[in-house]
Amino acid sequence: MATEIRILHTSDLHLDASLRAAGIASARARERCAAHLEAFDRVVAEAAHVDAHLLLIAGDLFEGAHTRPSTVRHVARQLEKWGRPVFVAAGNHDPIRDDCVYGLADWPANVTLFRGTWEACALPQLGLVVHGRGFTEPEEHGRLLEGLQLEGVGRHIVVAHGSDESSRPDRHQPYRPFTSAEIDAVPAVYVALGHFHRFAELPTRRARAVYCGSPIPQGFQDTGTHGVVLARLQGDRVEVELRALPARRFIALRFDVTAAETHAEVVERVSAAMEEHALQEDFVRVHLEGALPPDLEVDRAGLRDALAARVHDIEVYDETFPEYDLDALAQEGTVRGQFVRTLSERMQAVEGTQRDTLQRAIFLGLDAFAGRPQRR
Ligand SMILES: [Mn+2]
Repeated sequence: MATEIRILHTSDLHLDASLRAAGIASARARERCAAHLEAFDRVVAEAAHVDAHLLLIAGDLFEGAHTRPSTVRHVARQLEKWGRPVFVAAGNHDPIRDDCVYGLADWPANVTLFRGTWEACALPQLGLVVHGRGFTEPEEHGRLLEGLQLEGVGRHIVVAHGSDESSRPDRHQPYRPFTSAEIDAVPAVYVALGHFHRFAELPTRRARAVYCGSPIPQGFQDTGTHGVVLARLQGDRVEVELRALPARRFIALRFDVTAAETHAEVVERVSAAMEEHALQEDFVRVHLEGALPPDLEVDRAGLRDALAARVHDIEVYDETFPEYDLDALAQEGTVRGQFVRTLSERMQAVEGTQRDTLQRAIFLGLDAFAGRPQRR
C-alpha cells in the first residue's frame, strides 16, 4: 500500500456553458468555452504532474443540454488516457439520468459515474473506499448525506454536489443541503464537494470537507484564487492544498469621476487609474460613479474604445449622476423651476433625514424632467 495517497479534486467546470449570464458578449462565448475545456485539460495534466492516485469530480462538469457531444467525447478520452481511477458525482447542471449529457460518450472503465443513490467503490490497493451520489434532476432538495452508510475496510472518501447551509453564497440554489455537523457524523477522512465556485474548507472536526471551486473563474461573480485541490492522505491525516491554474481574471473596478469637467477628463482619469493595474489578460468591468455636470453625458462606446487596448475585454457601466445647480434652476420660469422652488422651500423647514430625503426627491425629479435613468 502506498504510504501517501494523492487525490486531485475538481468541480464546477460547466463545460460549454452559455456565458451570456456572466455578461460576456456572444463573440467571446466560443473563446470562453475553449478556455474552460483547456482548464479541464490542465486539471488532467496536473493529475499526471502530481502523480495523483485518483481524480474526484464533484459535479457540474458539464452544462447540461448546452454541452456539445464533441466536448463530452474529449473529456472521456482525456480521462481514459490518464488511466487512473476517476469518480464523478453529477451536479444540478449535469444531472445523470437516461438521455443525459453523460450518454453522449462511451466512458472508459477507469471512470465511475455515480448515480442518484449513494454507492461505494472499494480501491483495496489504495486502502480506500470512495462513496458518491449524483444529481438525477436539475433541482433536488433532500438532505445530501441522507442514506449514506460508510461500510467496508479502508479510509472513506466522499464525493458529492450540495450546499453547505452555513456558507451558501446568494446566487447558489440551496440544493441538497447539509451542515458541518452532519459531515462530522460521517466517519470519512475526506469529503470532496462541488456546487460553490470558490475554494472553501468547512469547519468540520473529523473529515476534511472541501469545496475545490471552479478551476478557473466563470465570470465576474467568481473572485479569489481558482485552481484544483490536491489532498494528500497519510494514514488518517489529510493535507489540503489549492493549486492555482492560469486563467484570465474577471475584475470589476469602480471609479469616482466627480467634478470632471469634460469627457476627455473622464477618459484621462479612468485611463490613468487603470494603468496601475496589469489588466492586459483580463475581463474588466468599469463602473463610473460620482456627480458630473448635467450637460456632460458619458460616451460608453467611446470610453470602451479608448480603454480597449489596456485589457482583454471591457464593459463600461455609467452610474454617474448630474450635479444640478439648484440656485440657477430655481430662477427658471418653468414647471421645473417651480418644482425646485417648492421643494427647496420645504427643505428649509426641516432637518436631518427629512432634509436628505427632500434633497434626493429634487434630484430624482430633475432626472425625470431630463429623461435620465434614476440612479440616486
Ligand atoms: Mn451546482
